[in-house]
Amino acid sequence: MYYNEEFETLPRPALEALQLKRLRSMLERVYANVPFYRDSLNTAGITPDKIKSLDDLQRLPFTTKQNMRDSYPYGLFAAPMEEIVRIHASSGTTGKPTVVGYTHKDIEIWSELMARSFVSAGAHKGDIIHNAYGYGLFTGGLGAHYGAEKLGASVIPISGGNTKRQIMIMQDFGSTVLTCTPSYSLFMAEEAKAEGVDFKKLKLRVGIFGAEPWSEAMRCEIEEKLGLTAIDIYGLSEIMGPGVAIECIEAKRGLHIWEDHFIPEIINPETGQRVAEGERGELVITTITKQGIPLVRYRTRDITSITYEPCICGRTHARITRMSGRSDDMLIIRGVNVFPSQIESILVGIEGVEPHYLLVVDRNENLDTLEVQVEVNELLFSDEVKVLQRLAKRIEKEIKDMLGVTCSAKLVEPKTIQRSEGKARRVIDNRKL
Ligand code: DLL
Repeated sequence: MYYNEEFETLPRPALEALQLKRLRSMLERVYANVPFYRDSLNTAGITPDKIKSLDDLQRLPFTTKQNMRDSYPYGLFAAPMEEIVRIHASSGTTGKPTVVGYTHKDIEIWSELMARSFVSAGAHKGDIIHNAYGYGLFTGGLGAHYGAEKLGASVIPISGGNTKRQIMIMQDFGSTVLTCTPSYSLFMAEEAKAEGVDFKKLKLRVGIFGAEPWSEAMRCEIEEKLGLTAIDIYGLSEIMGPGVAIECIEAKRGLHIWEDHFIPEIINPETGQRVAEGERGELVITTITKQGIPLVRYRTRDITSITYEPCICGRTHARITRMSGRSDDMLIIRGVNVFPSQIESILVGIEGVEPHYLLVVDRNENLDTLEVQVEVNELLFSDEVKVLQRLAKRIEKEIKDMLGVTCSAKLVEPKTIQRSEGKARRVIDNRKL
């Protein structure tokens, strides 16, 4: 099932021809309208007319989050303010947010790409979409909302928070699709259980989860606890919002990135050079149809790999693998690179352990230390101390064996690690203080 069969299944030569055409016209537009790009292209000694092939994209300079911050709030906009109909922003960890603007056409395209994403996840007209992504400056709520309406589904704009009420509404309104962060979905399941509601008896068929890294093991856990098919959706506000890439329900192997609107590249974050197909690296995206704030070779900091192999669903758009995290979230602990999602995979695979965890990194006499705080289930928590000690040892050993890092596992009482209604906080790195 497709939303826009023609474009979703465009043969690659036609898709690439379209990309080149759109790339060139986008470059002409930013060169004419955005001083930052005119300067950076001039410095690189390249003008839009010199771009003759998709390979030439590599000759263009990257754009970074810092560039966006430096031109706060509207400096990178390529359309006049009279044409901007919506403004979003991402919160970021420090200082000012990153601001993005959309023209009518941008909103139309975003809605279509979200509608495509819904269909790719197995949703359709007639579905009741319970949209628990936050509404506001965050792109999750409104992005999914407009896509759901475009699709012709019924959308419940519940936003995040007030979990008990969410559960009542899902039950009473007969929601069939759930959209929220993966961590919030688990929180909902937990609350439902406490309320005596069996999540599996709800009408939910599909969950479309994203906005934060999660692991394959977490997917199994969610599918098990919520009784639905869990689909991974990716996006970032700088590029558009949710719906830049999504898994297809047919394969659930990699996220199709909508290549008629975005050109993806995977680079080595150190050298900036492209890596081979299938190799991990940082995702760089060039938007080729955006009007409000087009971005040339934007460094997402997200780590993934790409494949152009055909997919059983028939879509011809390349697939990126599940994000292992952001390069700036990668922890280097005594020289070993560790992504929180790797630890998550290990924890979720251990019986008695709940998928709620926090990694606390510190530096003690020049040595990095990692404490893995993880909740155990009620049953186990009331067990003998010896049993708990054995479990802690097992977690420490598995993490050491699989990732090569020494840690101490701290088992904590059920429901003590802070829950999130949006993006979960998984790491506290005290070394930076
Ligand atoms: O999180 C947009 C979004 C909303 C995506 C709803 C999916 C669903 P930002 O707040 O700008 O936008 O954060 C973007 O979140 O660079 C990734 O690091 C991370 N991220 C988003 N989706 C995924 C995912 C929205 N599926 C940042 N897996 C991105 C891993 C993700 N990380």
